[in-house]
Amino acid sequence: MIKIYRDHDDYVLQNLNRTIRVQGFSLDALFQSTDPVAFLKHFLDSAVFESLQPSVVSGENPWLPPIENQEIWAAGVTYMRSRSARMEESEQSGGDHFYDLVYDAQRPELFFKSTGLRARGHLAPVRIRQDSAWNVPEPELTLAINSEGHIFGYTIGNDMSSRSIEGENPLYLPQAKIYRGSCAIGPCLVVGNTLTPETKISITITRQSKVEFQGDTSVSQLKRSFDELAEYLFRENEFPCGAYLMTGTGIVPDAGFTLQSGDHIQIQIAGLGVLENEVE
Ligand code: DO4
Ligand code: MG
Repeated sequence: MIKIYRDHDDYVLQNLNRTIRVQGFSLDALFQSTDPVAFLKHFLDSAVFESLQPSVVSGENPWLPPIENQEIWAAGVTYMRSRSARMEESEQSGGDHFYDLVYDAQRPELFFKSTGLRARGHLAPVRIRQDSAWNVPEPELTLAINSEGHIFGYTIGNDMSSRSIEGENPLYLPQAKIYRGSCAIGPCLVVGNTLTPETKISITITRQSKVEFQGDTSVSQLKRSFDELAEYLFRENEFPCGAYLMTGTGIVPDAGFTLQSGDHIQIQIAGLGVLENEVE
């Protein structure tokens, strides 16, 4: 298993034995490789590197999102909890039936979320929209998919969302989902790790040092397979530099909860680390 961290000076790679800062590494090249694991091994064999203390990736350092020219897409209503929460929020507008339908439909809901330039990394601020009254983070296991459509790695994603805007009308989804500071991924890209159905996804939201919300789920609660989601994303589409795909949220706070400026969001996925962001 190799973890790839990105910062202003380039890339830091970590495996069981060593933590190194490498020169000449490119995520685009990794995502364009037909065999990313072999690509990484080959790169490491000839890499010019500087050895670092393992503690540099302890979680206290900010990291840029592990992305170059990949697009970030997201799947929706892939967990029962997302289906029921969305049906509740859109009942008044009459939009609830669509969430019910898509949960059971053969074709998944997939939507564009962010480019690399707009994404935020570990310890960077995320935002809530000023014209939105009801806002939540969405902790999502995120797939790294190479340009041929094969999943080769994972990271943690936060699909920040406006529930009031999406609830008003499902056609407002792009405005509820895509705005400045609405997407965070990181802290690193993990390659060569296998996730099991038991893999736990959890979130803690802290407000003024007090835990305001905590929730967890596991990959076993995801209704669709990773391969199915990746196949639909690449069907009739092309991603010359590969793509990230958020797999949907299985954790939605109850209706009384909305994010506030200053809230601290911590998303943990076993084997992938912790992604932390403060709400600006
Ligand atoms: O249907 C709207 C978006 C759903 C979503 O983002 C999720 O289920 O995670
Ligand atoms: Mg989502």
